[in-house]
Amino acid sequence: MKILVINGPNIQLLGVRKPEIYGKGTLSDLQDSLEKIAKELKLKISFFQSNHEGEIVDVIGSAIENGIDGIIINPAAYTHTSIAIHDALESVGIPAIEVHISNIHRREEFRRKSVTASACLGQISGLGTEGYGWALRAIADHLEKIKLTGV
Ligand code: CA2
Repeated sequence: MKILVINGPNIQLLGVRKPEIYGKGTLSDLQDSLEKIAKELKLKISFFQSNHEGEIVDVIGSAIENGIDGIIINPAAYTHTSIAIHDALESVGIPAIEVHISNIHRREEFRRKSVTASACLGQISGLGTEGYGWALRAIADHLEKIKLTGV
Protein backbone atom coordinates (compact mmCIF):
# COMPACT_ATOMS: atom_id res chain seq x y z
CA MET A 1 0.00 0.00 0.00
CA LYS A 2 1.35 3.42 -1.00
CA ILE A 3 0.52 6.60 0.88
CA LEU A 4 1.21 10.10 -0.42
CA VAL A 5 1.61 12.93 2.09
CA ILE A 6 0.88 16.35 0.56
CA ASN A 7 1.72 19.62 2.29
CA GLY A 8 0.59 22.99 0.97
CA PRO A 9 1.97 26.52 1.04
CA ASN A 10 4.51 27.63 3.64
CA ILE A 11 4.70 24.27 5.39
CA GLN A 12 8.40 24.23 4.41
CA LEU A 13 8.74 26.86 7.18
CA LEU A 14 7.87 24.32 9.87
CA GLY A 15 10.30 24.65 12.77
CA VAL A 16 11.68 27.89 11.33
CA ARG A 17 8.81 30.36 11.97
CA LYS A 18 5.88 30.54 14.42
CA PRO A 19 6.92 27.65 16.72
CA GLU A 20 4.25 28.77 19.21
CA ILE A 21 1.58 27.71 16.68
CA TYR A 22 3.23 25.00 14.57
CA GLY A 23 5.86 23.54 16.94
CA LYS A 24 9.63 23.30 16.81
CA GLY A 25 10.07 20.30 14.51
CA THR A 26 11.00 20.83 10.87
CA LEU A 27 9.29 19.35 7.80
CA SER A 28 12.23 16.98 7.51
CA ASP A 29 11.74 15.84 11.17
CA LEU A 30 8.05 15.24 10.40
CA GLN A 31 8.88 13.20 7.30
CA ASP A 32 11.45 11.11 9.24
CA SER A 33 8.91 10.30 11.94
CA LEU A 34 6.27 9.36 9.32
CA GLU A 35 8.81 7.09 7.57
CA LYS A 36 9.21 5.20 10.88
CA ILE A 37 5.45 4.83 11.43
CA ALA A 38 5.00 3.75 7.78
CA LYS A 39 7.66 1.06 8.23
CA GLU A 40 5.90 -0.18 11.37
CA LEU A 41 2.60 -0.33 9.43
CA LYS A 42 4.29 -1.90 6.37
CA LEU A 43 3.24 0.99 4.14
CA LYS A 44 5.23 2.75 1.44
CA ILE A 45 5.22 6.51 1.86
CA SER A 46 6.15 9.48 -0.33
CA PHE A 47 6.07 13.23 0.28
CA PHE A 48 5.16 16.30 -1.73
CA GLN A 49 5.19 19.94 -0.65
CA SER A 50 4.27 22.86 -2.86
CA ASN A 51 3.41 26.51 -2.55
CA HIS A 52 1.41 26.32 -5.81
CA GLU A 53 -2.22 25.25 -6.04
CA GLY A 54 -1.94 23.86 -9.60
CA GLU A 55 1.01 21.65 -8.63
CA ILE A 56 -1.04 20.18 -5.77
CA VAL A 57 -3.97 19.59 -8.15
CA ASP A 58 -1.57 17.87 -10.61
CA VAL A 59 -0.05 15.55 -8.02
CA ILE A 60 -3.52 14.50 -6.81
CA GLY A 61 -4.61 14.01 -10.43
CA SER A 62 -1.71 11.66 -11.18
CA ALA A 63 -2.07 9.71 -7.91
CA ILE A 64 -4.00 6.81 -9.50
CA GLU A 65 -1.43 6.24 -12.28
CA ASN A 66 1.28 6.43 -9.60
CA GLY A 67 -0.37 3.60 -7.67
CA ILE A 68 -1.28 5.70 -4.61
CA ASP A 69 -3.77 3.99 -2.26
CA GLY A 70 -4.21 6.73 0.34
CA ILE A 71 -3.58 10.45 0.70
CA ILE A 72 -2.78 12.55 3.76
CA ILE A 73 -3.14 16.22 2.95
CA ASN A 74 -2.55 19.48 4.74
CA PRO A 75 -3.68 21.96 2.08
CA ALA A 76 -2.60 24.80 4.46
CA ALA A 77 -4.15 28.14 3.38
CA TYR A 78 -5.73 26.45 0.32
CA THR A 79 -7.94 24.55 2.80
CA HIS A 80 -10.06 27.67 3.07
CA THR A 81 -10.25 28.60 -0.62
CA SER A 82 -9.45 25.81 -3.05
CA ILE A 83 -12.38 24.29 -4.90
CA ALA A 84 -9.74 22.99 -7.36
CA ILE A 85 -8.09 20.85 -4.66
CA HIS A 86 -11.52 19.74 -3.40
CA ASP A 87 -12.50 18.66 -6.93
CA ALA A 88 -9.17 16.89 -7.55
CA LEU A 89 -9.59 14.85 -4.33
CA GLU A 90 -13.19 14.04 -5.18
CA SER A 91 -12.34 13.09 -8.77
CA VAL A 92 -9.61 10.58 -7.94
CA GLY A 93 -11.71 9.08 -5.14
CA ILE A 94 -8.62 7.87 -3.25
CA PRO A 95 -9.27 7.82 0.53
CA ALA A 96 -7.79 11.01 1.96
CA ILE A 97 -7.41 12.44 5.44
CA GLU A 98 -7.04 16.19 5.95
CA VAL A 99 -4.60 17.22 8.68
CA HIS A 100 -4.09 20.57 10.37
CA ILE A 101 -1.31 21.11 12.84
CA SER A 102 -3.21 23.85 14.65
CA ASN A 103 -6.86 23.69 15.67
CA ILE A 104 -8.43 25.65 12.82
CA HIS A 105 -11.66 25.99 14.84
CA ARG A 106 -9.90 27.87 17.66
CA ARG A 107 -8.26 30.44 15.40
CA GLU A 108 -9.45 33.30 13.20
CA GLU A 109 -12.97 33.05 11.74
CA PHE A 110 -11.61 32.66 8.16
CA ARG A 111 -9.79 29.43 9.14
CA ARG A 112 -12.88 27.72 10.54
CA LYS A 113 -14.26 26.73 7.15
CA SER A 114 -12.56 23.96 5.17
CA VAL A 115 -13.52 23.77 1.50
CA THR A 116 -11.48 20.60 1.03
CA ALA A 117 -12.56 18.47 4.03
CA SER A 118 -15.82 17.35 2.42
CA ALA A 119 -13.77 15.50 -0.24
CA CYS A 120 -11.92 13.61 2.52
CA LEU A 121 -12.69 10.64 4.73
CA GLY A 122 -12.06 12.79 7.79
CA GLN A 123 -10.08 15.59 9.34
CA ILE A 124 -7.58 15.81 12.20
CA SER A 125 -7.00 19.30 13.52
CA GLY A 126 -5.11 20.68 16.50
CA LEU A 127 -2.97 17.69 17.51
CA GLY A 128 0.28 19.26 16.32
CA THR A 129 2.46 17.40 13.82
CA GLU A 130 1.49 14.19 15.68
CA GLY A 131 -1.79 14.48 13.77
CA TYR A 132 -0.05 13.22 10.62
CA GLY A 133 0.97 10.03 12.45
CA TRP A 134 -2.60 9.48 13.63
CA ALA A 135 -3.82 10.08 10.07
CA LEU A 136 -1.37 7.47 8.80
CA ARG A 137 -2.63 4.93 11.31
CA ALA A 138 -6.26 5.77 10.46
CA ILE A 139 -5.68 5.39 6.73
CA ALA A 140 -3.85 2.06 7.25
CA ASP A 141 -6.83 0.86 9.27
CA HIS A 142 -9.29 2.07 6.62
CA LEU A 143 -7.36 0.43 3.74
CA GLU A 144 -7.14 -2.83 5.70
CA LYS A 145 -10.93 -2.81 6.20
CA ILE A 146 -11.52 -2.16 2.48
CA LYS A 147 -9.19 -5.07 1.64
CA LEU A 148 -11.01 -7.43 4.01
CA THR A 149 -14.59 -6.44 3.19
CA GLY A 150 -14.18 -5.14 -0.36
CA VAL A 151 -16.40 -2.15 0.58
O1 CA2 B 1 -2.77 24.28 11.11
C1 CA2 B 1 -2.47 23.98 9.96
O2 CA2 B 1 -1.86 22.95 9.67
C2 CA2 B 1 -2.80 24.95 8.81
O3 CA2 B 1 -3.16 24.17 7.68
C3 CA2 B 1 -1.52 25.72 8.54
C4 CA2 B 1 -1.69 26.80 7.48
C5 CA2 B 1 -2.88 27.68 7.78
O4 CA2 B 1 -3.10 28.59 6.72
C6 CA2 B 1 -4.15 26.88 8.01
O5 CA2 B 1 -5.19 27.77 8.35
C7 CA2 B 1 -3.95 25.87 9.13
C8 CA2 B 1 -0.45 27.66 7.41
C9 CA2 B 1 0.77 26.89 7.07
C10 CA2 B 1 1.93 27.77 7.26
O6 CA2 B 1 2.91 26.98 7.84
C11 CA2 B 1 3.86 27.58 8.57
C12 CA2 B 1 4.63 26.73 9.31
C13 CA2 B 1 5.58 27.25 10.11
C14 CA2 B 1 5.78 28.62 10.15
C15 CA2 B 1 5.02 29.46 9.39
C16 CA2 B 1 4.04 28.94 8.58
